[in-house]
Amino acid sequence: MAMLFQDAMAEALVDQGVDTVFGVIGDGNLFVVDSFQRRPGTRYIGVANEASAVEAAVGYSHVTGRLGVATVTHGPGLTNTVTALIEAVKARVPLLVIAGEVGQDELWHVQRVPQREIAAAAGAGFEQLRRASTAAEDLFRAIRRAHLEKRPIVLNVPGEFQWTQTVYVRSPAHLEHARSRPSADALAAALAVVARAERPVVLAGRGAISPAARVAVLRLARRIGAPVSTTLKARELFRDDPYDLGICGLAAHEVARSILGAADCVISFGAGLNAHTTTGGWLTEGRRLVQIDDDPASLGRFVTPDVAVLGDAAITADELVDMLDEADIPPSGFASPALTAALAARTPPPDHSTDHHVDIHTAVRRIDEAVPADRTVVTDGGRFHVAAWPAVGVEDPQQFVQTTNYGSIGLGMGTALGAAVGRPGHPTLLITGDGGFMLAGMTEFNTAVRYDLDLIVLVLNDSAYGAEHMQFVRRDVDPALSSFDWPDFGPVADALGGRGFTVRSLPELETALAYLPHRDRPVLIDVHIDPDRVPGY
Ligand SMILES: Cc1ncc(C[n+]2csc(CCOP(=O)(O)OP(=O)(O)O)c2C)c(N)n1
Repeated sequence: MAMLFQDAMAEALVDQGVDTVFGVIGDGNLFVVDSFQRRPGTRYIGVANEASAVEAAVGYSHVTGRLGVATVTHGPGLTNTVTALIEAVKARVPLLVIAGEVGQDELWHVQRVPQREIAAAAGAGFEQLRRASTAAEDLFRAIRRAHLEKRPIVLNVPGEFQWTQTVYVRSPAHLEHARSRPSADALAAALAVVARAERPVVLAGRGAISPAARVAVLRLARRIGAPVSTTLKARELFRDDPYDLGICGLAAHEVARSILGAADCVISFGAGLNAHTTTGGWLTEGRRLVQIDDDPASLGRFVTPDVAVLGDAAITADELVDMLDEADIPPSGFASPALTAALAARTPPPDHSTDHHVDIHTAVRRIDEAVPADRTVVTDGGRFHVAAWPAVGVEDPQQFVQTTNYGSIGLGMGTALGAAVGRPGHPTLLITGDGGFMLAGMTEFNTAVRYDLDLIVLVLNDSAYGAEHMQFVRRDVDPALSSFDWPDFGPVADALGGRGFTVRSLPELETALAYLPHRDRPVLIDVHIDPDRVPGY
């Protein structure tokens, strides 16, 4: 069918099932975006900064399980995304990033930059849109790669194609992939280890969060008498199980740590087993390790398992249960009523709030209680994690997004925008430090206002780069470099069109929380905490 290039691009996006695009417009993409958002059932979310467009696409993909799509213009539009692109590469999120490109003949163009090399340096894939007439074909190839390679693919689109006439040729829709079945040899090797374990624990990561995997992995854990635990990214997968140790690694509580420490065998499903999960290798050292993953890139990447099984989590867990039954192997008894009792006996940390500061543990516990449980939770980077992660949970791992796969601060707000767009009807709670909020959060708070998103921002404000503050203090160096006299964020949030609260005491915190059921716009709660009373690592 004959049409303008921008209409062919829009048509191709819709044909590929894309209905939501995040972006910032410029010469290289404005007419493509315009044509896309005119189509029925589509949504374009214009954010303030290109980094946030990519972060929002990550948040959207994370909570929906769908492809995230962002668009930027050429040159600075693309270079502004680099940190966010690297985060998405490290988080292994399938994204399509449609970037404009300056014209071949525009040698003078100030925004000319080697876009292929920039994508490559970020670790993203790159596809060139070749001709106006190959729009659908090239878009299909980029989307296919994003899913297969689980990373962002930058589709370079010459801006000069806009307003040229072309012929639209439809491409097939995205291809589905079958779940992989483990080999008989790998299963037998796994069984040999599992059957001999006296104190096994079962660990699940993000590669095992499907409903089918949850049921099958839990069934295996019950069958062998193993307590269960998850990585941070798979948090709450086993939330109602009486032997659920919760998150392992940095955010593990003391009961979990003692049980994990006593284990003689770890059976891991879909977990990358990086140093955060294993607490620097502690979790796997001196124990037998069976690592199960359907992604060959994850097997043996950070640890050397005794047995590696390439296979789908649910299929593998089911097969192992059948084999254990057939061989009549008894359960271990490691998951005991005493463990359930120890888990139930855990008490919250004591409150140290004053007239000037709210205790961080109390702040996160009260937020956890006050924000509806069906929420999405997004966390920015900073040492506040240590208190926030264990305390503020979700109903399902897909509803939790942490943004520090690259160790950057300031990626939370953009991610929260996309998560909020992806889960309408559920509040999105962003937990951030004051440093991360000032780095990149403030401008996009207004984007949440513009799009009327149900966003609640908790700023855990120690008036400092806390992660740096504690290092200065520990070494007896004046921490002034890491201390900040920010403006009160409550009135700033009001000025940006939301509703802000400045909180320095428990009664002020309760006033802010009491507003939440009546909120009709994005809310920001700026809770002042004592920089010298924050747990860290
Ligand atoms: C983009 C980026 N710049 C700088 C850093 C170094 N850094 C790590 S944590 C941190 C402080 C963050 O402060 P805040 O957001 O207030 O959280 P807190 O540590 O106080 O809880 C900084 C500056 C980083 N990780 N990423």
